[in-house]
Amino acid sequence: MALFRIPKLKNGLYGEFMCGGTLISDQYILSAAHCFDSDDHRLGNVTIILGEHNIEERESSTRVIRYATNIYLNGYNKADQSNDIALVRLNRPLDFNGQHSHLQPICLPTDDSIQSDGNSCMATGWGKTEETGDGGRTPSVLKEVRLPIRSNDYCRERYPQDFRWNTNICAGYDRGGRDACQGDSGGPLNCQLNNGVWVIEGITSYGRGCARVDTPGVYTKVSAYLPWIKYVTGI
Ligand code: 4AZ
Repeated sequence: MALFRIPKLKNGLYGEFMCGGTLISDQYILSAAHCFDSDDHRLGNVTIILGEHNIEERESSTRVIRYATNIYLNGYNKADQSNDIALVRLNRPLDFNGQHSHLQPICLPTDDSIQSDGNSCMATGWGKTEETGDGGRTPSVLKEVRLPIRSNDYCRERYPQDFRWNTNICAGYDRGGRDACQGDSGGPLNCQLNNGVWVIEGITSYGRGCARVDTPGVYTKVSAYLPWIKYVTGI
């Protein structure tokens, strides 16, 4: 996973925590468009951290990318949160044979790997571990949570205004208790295929609160954007 921070404002070694992202090649990070929506969060202001685990400690695996980057959006609509997808291009490719050999990109889904109702996937991030209260702060160590993908009908019922059948998926339990939360945005919802390969099926986008009963989290459906990703990245 990648991690975006705003340097020199407050908190943490490398600045204020902002959003997650996922490496999909030696030069591109997949994240959410809403992460780059405000003036503070323009890419020029953002530090990219790769190979991170504990955000409170200096670790030998951590690589801080400060050189300039480009960002690509694809019709993000703030009003209904649709097309919440961003590609961040590193100016220089990472060296997977050298100083970045401990990093690895995730596979993209193929058109026919689309996850259906009931499949269980993993959301990861440094987001809050509770909506409010003591857990309502950012954990120091990367967390993961297993979540079932829900049917489009269920998702649409829960988010009748915003959920888009073709370009969103939603995941979560009827009983709540497990979810992505604030700060997990931009990070992945990864699913394991029958052949064992993990693919990034979703990008954490939004939700009503966190881990509430009958209130799934909403993710951007990566497979819907494969032609755009190919066009931008050439992969
Ligand atoms: C957020 O604010 C956020 N429960 C992300 C995911 C969810 C809620 C909030 C899903 O970044």
